[in-house]
Amino acid sequence: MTAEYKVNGSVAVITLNNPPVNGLGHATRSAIVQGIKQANEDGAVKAIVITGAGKAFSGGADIREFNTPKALAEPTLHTVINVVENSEKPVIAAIHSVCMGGGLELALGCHYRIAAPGAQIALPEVKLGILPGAGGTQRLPRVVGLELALNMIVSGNPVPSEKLAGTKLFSEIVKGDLAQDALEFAAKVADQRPLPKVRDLKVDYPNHEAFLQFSRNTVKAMAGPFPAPLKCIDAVEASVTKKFDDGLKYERELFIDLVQTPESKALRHAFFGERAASKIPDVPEDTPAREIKSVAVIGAGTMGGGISMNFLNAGIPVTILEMKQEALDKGMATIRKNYENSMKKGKLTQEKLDQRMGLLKGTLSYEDIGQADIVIEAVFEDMAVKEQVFKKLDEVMKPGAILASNTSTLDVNKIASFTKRPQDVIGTHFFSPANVMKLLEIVRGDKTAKDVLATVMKLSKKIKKTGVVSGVCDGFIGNRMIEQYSRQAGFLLEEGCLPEQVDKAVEKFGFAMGPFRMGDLAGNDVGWYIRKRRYVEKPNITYSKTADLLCEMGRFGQKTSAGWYDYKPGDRKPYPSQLVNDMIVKHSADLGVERRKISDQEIVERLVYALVNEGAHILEEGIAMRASDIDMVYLTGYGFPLFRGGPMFYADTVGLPNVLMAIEKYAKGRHGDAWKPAPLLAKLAAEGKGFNDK
Ligand code: 3H9
Repeated sequence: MTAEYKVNGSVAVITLNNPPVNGLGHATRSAIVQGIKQANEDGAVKAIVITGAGKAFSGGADIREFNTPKALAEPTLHTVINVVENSEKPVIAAIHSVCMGGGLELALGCHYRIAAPGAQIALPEVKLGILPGAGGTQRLPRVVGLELALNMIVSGNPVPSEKLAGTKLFSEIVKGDLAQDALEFAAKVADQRPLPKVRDLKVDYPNHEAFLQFSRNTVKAMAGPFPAPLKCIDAVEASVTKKFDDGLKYERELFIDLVQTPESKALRHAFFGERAASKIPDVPEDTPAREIKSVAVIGAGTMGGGISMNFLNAGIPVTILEMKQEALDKGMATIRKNYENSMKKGKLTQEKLDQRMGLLKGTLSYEDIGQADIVIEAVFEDMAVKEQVFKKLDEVMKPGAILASNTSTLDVNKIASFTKRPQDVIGTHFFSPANVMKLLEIVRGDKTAKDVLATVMKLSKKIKKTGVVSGVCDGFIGNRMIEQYSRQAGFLLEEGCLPEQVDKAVEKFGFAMGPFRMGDLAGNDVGWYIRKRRYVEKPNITYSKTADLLCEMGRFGQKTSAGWYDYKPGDRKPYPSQLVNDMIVKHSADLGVERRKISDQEIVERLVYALVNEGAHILEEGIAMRASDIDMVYLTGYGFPLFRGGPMFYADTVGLPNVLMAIEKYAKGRHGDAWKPAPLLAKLAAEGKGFNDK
């Protein structure tokens, strides 16, 4: 049952009941139309209430139906809203909790709306790369005014119902029980005629042209490659300049265009990908979690400090452990400074700053952290150091405490084996800056207990991270893939590119930062250290030596004001370095490689397909549970362009046979050994499938 119909005295109540959020899928739409019809035919009914069961009035159109025949099947949302608006008996929307997208459009088609306080009111379609397509852009400006409506539609952000109390959107913000108040309100308006319709209102805004032009200029600068925000303005403009029905038609045309765009498909993929990532098939959502009331962090360096801030921000007390007072003082001072900077930017109040710093303690003694519910180790990336730390943690931590490692590449199973409680050990790989980046790679060891995994998944939500589970392998999902990308970046230098050309090509593709600017930001010594380990562990793997030569020159990146680029002290702007470029050209000569002109297309293909091919291995080996998990890692942790949906989704859009063909071509070139096509890629390409096909 997707909507229930009940008559209560003289009021018919249609309760949307399509969990989880009462999405307006085909069955629900049909049930609404049926309910309105039934109520109009029932002589005893004088008014109709539409309300939602569970945790929402409605979250809007059912996004899962997009691009399926059901989306266009009658009754469409347009038809539903027409039926509601043309009902001979008054229809009242009784709104609580979530009223978004098509849900709000449905409410706007009702004759009256009443809401509980705290209901989240939004037209968030722009976040999915579309615009409200069932009258939202025409009706909302008519009830809340042009400026507020434009703001809501272009940002997609929710506004609490009580903040809209003074507008024509709501007749009432109820104080008591919504269901009871709705019945009373319905009885009050049952006989009032004519029935008020939002479509009959006018949008009055003197000099709307200037306002809309100003909005376009502002939005253009922020929208990047996404077409939807500007189209939202076009549609809202029609609410002022066109007759209602013409505006509606125009909105519909824009909506249909946008639904088909690759940008919207990518955003919808990311929406579902984020939610899918939180699901672990053998760890159901109701798995009891351990209680986390306090956190300990080992190491007050950049990572340890950033990690701590996440918990402080969420109101969870943190104790940071360091070996030396000086390092501890420095780490604590950095956290305070970060908060002070946020305060200067107006993002934090003094009160909040004091609150957060009040939750932070520092210590030099392991004894002080023994009672923490979870301890996260963020020490040097070296197995011998991890061994020391985990042996000590095993001694001091209370039974049941979760022992987490922030390792970015090391074997979590081995780390767990240093303790007598491997079931309590897990990897929590944060990304720098750890207080900012959304990604948290959660590394599940062979023996990690299910409740430990469930707890850390829950905790990742609490600290507002996108938690993605990875199995154990060198580098997990993200760094294992980025290694192949970095290898190609190095080979490109040997073959004819300079850092600037590679970075520019990749940034034009949409990456936030190219590989060399990224290396300079993260510190080139980090990769150098890992490569030195690999030269021993995997002697057959080939890397370009350019990155090693760079580090031998002491050019570690921004922190030394010299990396692939030159930097002026205190300034992050990169300047091409003659010294580095000469080193690169000389290295090619030393190798006997004749440098050639390399196209941007080749640069992008080699870097992105290197990610895709390794991603396919990772998927096949079960290190990632699903292709969309890999995409989420790259979208939230590595600056992969959101409008391309992540490497695996992007490969699907290019077509796996095309990706495979390019990989086979590169396999015949220099360092062809890096290009063995992953069997899964070859298989799916042959079957005409994509990574994300179910
Ligand atoms: C639209 O309305 C177009 C119209 O203008 C025109 C049409 C012609 N459809 O986020 P959560 C699922 S476009 C289908 O974890 P929360 C979600 O996938 C739509 N499913 O919960 C998840 O499923 P699962 C405009 C949906 O409490 C479950 O609900 N509306 C939809 O943190 C829980 O989601 C939007 O863009 C949907 N519309 O937040 C609203 N919405 O458990 C998008 C959610 O299987 N939704 N699901 O993984 C949201 O912003 C949040 O989900 C919401 C709840 C605030 C509603």
